[in-house]
Amino acid sequence: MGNSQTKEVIKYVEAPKPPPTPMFDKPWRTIDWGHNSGLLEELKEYKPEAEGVEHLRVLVYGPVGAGKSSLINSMNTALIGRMAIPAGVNNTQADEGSFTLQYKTHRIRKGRGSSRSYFPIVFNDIMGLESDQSVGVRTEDIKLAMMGHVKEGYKFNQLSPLSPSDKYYNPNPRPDDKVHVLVLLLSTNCPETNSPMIQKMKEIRQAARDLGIPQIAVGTHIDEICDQIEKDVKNVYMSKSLKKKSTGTILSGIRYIRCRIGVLSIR
Ligand SMILES: Nc1nc2c(ncn2[C@@H]2O[C@H](COP(=O)(O)OP(=O)(O)OP(=O)(O)O)[C@@H](O)[C@H]2O)c(=O)[nH]1
Ligand SMILES: [Mg+2]
Repeated sequence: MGNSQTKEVIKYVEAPKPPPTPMFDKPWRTIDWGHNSGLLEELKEYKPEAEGVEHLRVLVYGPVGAGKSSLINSMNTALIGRMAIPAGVNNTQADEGSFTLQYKTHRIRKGRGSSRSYFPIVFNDIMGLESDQSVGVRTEDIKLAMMGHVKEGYKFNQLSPLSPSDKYYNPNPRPDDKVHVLVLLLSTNCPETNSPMIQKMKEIRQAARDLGIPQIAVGTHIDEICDQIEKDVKNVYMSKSLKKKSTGTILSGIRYIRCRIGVLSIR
């Protein structure tokens, strides 16, 4: 009798389950992490083919705080160049709308020393998008920027778009003034799901499509949603939480980067 009771107790004691691992055994998207130096050399030597185009102009847009200015600064580190004036990054916790207020082109100087040659790719930083109609950069202004009508230094007016009578309106854009690649940045930590914001992004994407501008969407702040990515960004496509966060949302299918404090991890 005593013996059979002991047996029963042993039968029902289960070993505690190990905690679920934060990572998959295999990446859910394959990525080649090598050949960076080859890419860098290719980029240094790259020459746009179109007539009158000295450099490719990349316009980075997205919601406030997504990391647009940080990405532009981090490209500097990634390309091992030098940027005359870094893009201003919002390093406060304050939620006071977009930190970037002006239209600004960032060029990256090749190498160090007295060389005045620049990478054949420039980045344009702009004010962030907000869901409210009367706040943040206006979609009309992003369209004007894509067409090359916005002059350097224009301070965005949240209440009205740049008018052709404004001194910052460029009536005759050269091929170099136009945007050649449009990059949408979204924070993985707080993807925008509200419809006014989605509507704004849709309008911009459609305008870019009609202008024949290629588009890329990139997710930032990935380190904030997964400790393993924080430890090593190469874990990005192994992370269960990132996969869960992006599946079935606006983030699905996009590329991810981590850019923070001047460090860019990108492929
Ligand atoms: N953890 C983390 N922080 C990031 C990342 N990218 C940007 N940040 C931080 O997010 C904050 C906002 O970054 P900004 O580059 O100013 O963002 P922005 O899109 O230019 O914002 P606005 O100009 O205000 O529209 C800064 O504190 C950055 O350091 C990232 O990939 N990971
Ligand atoms: Mg900014």
